Amino acid sequence: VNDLIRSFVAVEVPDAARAQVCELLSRLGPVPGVRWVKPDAMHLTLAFLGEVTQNFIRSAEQALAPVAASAQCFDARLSGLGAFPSAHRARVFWVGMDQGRDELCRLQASIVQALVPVGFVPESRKFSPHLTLGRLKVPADVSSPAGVRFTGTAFAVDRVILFRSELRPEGPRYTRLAEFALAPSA
Ligand code: 2AM
Repeated sequence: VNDLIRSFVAVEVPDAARAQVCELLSRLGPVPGVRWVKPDAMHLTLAFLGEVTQNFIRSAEQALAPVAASAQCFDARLSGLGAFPSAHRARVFWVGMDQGRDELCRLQASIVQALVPVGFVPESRKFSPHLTLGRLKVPADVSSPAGVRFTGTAFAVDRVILFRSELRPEGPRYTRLAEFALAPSA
């Protein structure tokens, strides 16, 4: 009963957009030091809840439902490569967004705002929309691959997902705990 559940809130990227990311990865070829994320595990994280109780999950679900219902669906497009904290000392190598950026930021802010009363402690860093492509244990320079041009095709963001994350030696497994539909756009 007191088991902790590692969880996060994210937006999924449809298969077509993920296929474009796969194509991009094959274009990039191997990048030394980067462990790639499996394409079917790629998503846009909005809030990382960490290890939380089942009770917290239930409260979070109740908090998320009205937020999603009052946000409108929007179109998003993956575009541009980059790295955290910087391309010269990268730890996270990602693809960014152009279309839908402001909408995703607003959605993220309203989700955080709704989760704080439930006990969520927001990150102090500013939210930066990104889809993690790979991670580096040892920071390295990825400015050359990060300079590759990439723009996907637009897709509809019509729901947010509460995921469970199980860390395993083979890599994390993400499973859906709940889905919250956004309001149809006018
Ligand atoms: P990311 O958003 O940069 O990809 C599940 O672990 C997801 O939550 C990942 O996508 C991950 O990073 C994101 N995340 C955010 N903060 C995290 C943290 N402190 N630990 C693990 N994952 C975190």
